[in-house]
Amino acid sequence: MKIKTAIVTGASSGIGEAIARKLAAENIQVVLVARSEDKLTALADELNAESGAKAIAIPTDVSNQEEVENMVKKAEEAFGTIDMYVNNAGLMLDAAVTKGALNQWEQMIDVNIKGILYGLHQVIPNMIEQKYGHIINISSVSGHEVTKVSTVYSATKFAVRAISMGLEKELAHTGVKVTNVSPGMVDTRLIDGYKPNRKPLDASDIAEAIYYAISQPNHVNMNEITIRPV
Ligand code: NJP
Repeated sequence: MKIKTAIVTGASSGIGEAIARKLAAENIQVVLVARSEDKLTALADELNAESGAKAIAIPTDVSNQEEVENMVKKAEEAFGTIDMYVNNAGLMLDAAVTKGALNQWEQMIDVNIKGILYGLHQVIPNMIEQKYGHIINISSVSGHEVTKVSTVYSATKFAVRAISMGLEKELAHTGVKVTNVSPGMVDTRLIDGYKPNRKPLDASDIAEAIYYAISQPNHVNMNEITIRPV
């Protein structure tokens, strides 16, 4: 089976935008999800003009369960079944516990953890029923390691990896695959203000790795990908 339709969250910039571009270039229909309607619409227009695949924009705050539910319903109305769900929307804010930025911790927990669970809750039942689908969860190398400034962000990304690990076991024998992706530094607005000690990856590097994972034969489930710059 081949992926025909994908929902990509956080598609208005950075890694999500690169994933949407790659999938559309490979003739996969894409549902573009984020809060910035203008950016999503401009990207959908561009992809519809340039690629053979159809793209639609559905502005959504992934930390709002009702909005996620409505978004998936609209996506299914537009494209029928959803084969792939890319949980990419995420925030990296002030994360040291000693800095006490409670509001920013709440936002990271709501978007990076709850946002992922709301999407999974919405698409997995249909994927199980159709015996086919691919979940991509974007964690981080911060989901493997913790620094003194990454505590809360890392906690959310460890949680993403835990969700991927549990889900892979829950979905064994269903035909639905799960891939957890842990990027190192990638050149997006997320790292504005950081001084990388290596040249960051391009967002397209992550998109290529994801396309490799979804291009494997049906019996192969590529569960974990970690990508760092050289
Ligand atoms: O960042 P950025 P990246 N509801 O800021 C969206 C992980 N990662 O591409 O809503 C819906 O360009 C936001 O859209 P908008 C990282 O943790 C990165 O680098 O319009 N969408 C935008 O499209 C994250 O999980 C690096 O503002 C919401 C997107 O999320 C993923 O990669 C390293 C939203 C963020 O795009 C993509 O981040 C690493 C909401 N409530 C992991 N809130 C790295 N760049 O170095 C935000 O290890 N968005």
